[in-house]
Amino acid sequence: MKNKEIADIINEIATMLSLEDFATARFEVRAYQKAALTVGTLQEPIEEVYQKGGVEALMELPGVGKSIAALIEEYLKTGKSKKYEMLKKKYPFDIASLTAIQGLGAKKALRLYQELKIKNIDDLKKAIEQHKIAKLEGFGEKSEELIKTGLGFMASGGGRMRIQDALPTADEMIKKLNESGLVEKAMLAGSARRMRETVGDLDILVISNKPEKVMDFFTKMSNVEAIIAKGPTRSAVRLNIGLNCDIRVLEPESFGASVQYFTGSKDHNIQVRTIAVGKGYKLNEYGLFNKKGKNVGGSEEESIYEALGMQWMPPEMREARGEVKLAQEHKIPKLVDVNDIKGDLHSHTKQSDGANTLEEMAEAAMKLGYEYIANTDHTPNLPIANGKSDKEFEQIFKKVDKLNETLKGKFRVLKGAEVDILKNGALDLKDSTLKQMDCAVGAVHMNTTMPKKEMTDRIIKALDTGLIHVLAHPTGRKVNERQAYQVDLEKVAEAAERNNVALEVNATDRMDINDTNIMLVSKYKILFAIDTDAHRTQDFFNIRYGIGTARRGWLTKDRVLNALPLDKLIKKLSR
Ligand code: DGT
Ligand code: CA
Ligand code: CA
Repeated sequence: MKNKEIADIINEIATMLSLEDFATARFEVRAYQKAALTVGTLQEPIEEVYQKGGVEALMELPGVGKSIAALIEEYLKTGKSKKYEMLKKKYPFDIASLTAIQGLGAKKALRLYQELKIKNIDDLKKAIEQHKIAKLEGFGEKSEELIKTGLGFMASGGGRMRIQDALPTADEMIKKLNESGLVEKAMLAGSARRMRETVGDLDILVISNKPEKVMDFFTKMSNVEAIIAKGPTRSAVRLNIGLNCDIRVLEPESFGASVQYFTGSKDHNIQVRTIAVGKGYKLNEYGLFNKKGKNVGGSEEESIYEALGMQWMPPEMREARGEVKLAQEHKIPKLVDVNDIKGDLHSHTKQSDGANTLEEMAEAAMKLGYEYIANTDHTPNLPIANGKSDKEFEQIFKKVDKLNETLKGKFRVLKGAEVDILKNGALDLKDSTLKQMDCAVGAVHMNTTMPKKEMTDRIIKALDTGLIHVLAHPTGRKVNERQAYQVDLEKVAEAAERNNVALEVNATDRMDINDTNIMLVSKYKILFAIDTDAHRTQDFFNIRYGIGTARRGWLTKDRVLNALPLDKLIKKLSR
């Protein structure tokens, strides 16, 4: 699948275009950014879209116009893009990696290149060590410090990839293996099965009586960039998305123990093994052995837990956070599932910075079997996201009413906005506008570097208006990219409880709030909204990542606002 590779190139073009000063550059930047998001989040391989329908099919993708479709075609055919190479000549530094650092934008990266010859992260580190950036005009101590923090944060990612960037490829590989005719079963284990927000590598497990053929097939897959190791039953490769992948062919008799072992986490395994030892067993990746050395594990993971007097639990729970004890007490909760979700309460359209119309978004949600979506376009504080004014929202509401009429109760678009929580905690739409909304989603976007108490007070003040239904991405973090702002989330949860505000589990690369924060605030009587923050129809599919995170935070269906059917939701939201 070339989706990520092509999305990265289009994105890099956008970043380089942002340095150009011809009149239409700004619009081009937006167009390329939009297209990159579309390609990067596409469900099917872009090469298949092209093979099936040519340039026309590419142009049907939201945000992909004629010239970008031509660029994709050129890249698929030649492995190159003339436009990209032309820009690269002009900006011959690693702009993608440099601008991925929090606190370092394209313009600053360009100046660092021009004045200090900084071409990549290594050069940047050296310049910081030598304190050269602080001395540059327009940078200063504070700027250098910010870049340094950003670099440190990136390094702490330690080469882990966001699950959103890894899982589509993993799915594709599992599918190909299962369709190869060579395997009885192929499945994903490791952190990806546990839906961790980042993965260090992928782990694939296979049952097959033709292991060597499986190794040949696997190492020749189109996703494979290089072979790291190849053996008769085990191999490791480097994938073209920049991630390693392990594969193991296992015996059917011990598949249960192997799946349990390789799903992890390691800390969970250590706890389970201790229980096994206490009961006179030996447990490892090859099986569950009794005192006579007989493997009693079987081919199912369930039988391993059962033999140890434990209840099976979803992989997302296996992080040694108390789930082992719950399993021994047979008290594993029934976690919320993708099928429980009845709608999405945070979505955008072309009206602000989305790529699809309101009608298209509604139709896509209907196709997923949803009963509703909230239309939550941006507000004036975000001109870069084309935020709408009070007056424009009045028009949008009329449009929503009209659309709902044509839908005749089969589906409902809820009136809303992603309303900015300003620096002083005020909301940037009039109360009279907000009061017309079924679902107002409050969010902090700007001025995020304030001290903890100020930020906490700011958000609480917004919640205390009683005009917000959902607090979007409550900590402002982005996985591998941006740290959370300073905020006392428990105090925010307390205010959310008092005001009947749901906290969002944002399923984009924000993954905000994350699993541990869900656990932290679960003790408050609040609901959670698992939302995709969709900016294009295909984004609704990202719900799986939000669900994964919610399950990692042990959420059950009754804690999820958008697991409510429409009538109950309306009641809950009404003030
Ligand atoms: P990752 O790849 O860093 O995102 O995390 P995992 O959990 O996928 O870890 P990985 O790929 O190193 O190993 C897969 C699983 O194998 C891991 O979750 C648990 C199991 N495992 C690996 N090493 C050990 C070990 O030393 N002891 C035990 N008990 N289990 C291990
Ligand atoms: Ca792994
Ligand atoms: Ca591994």
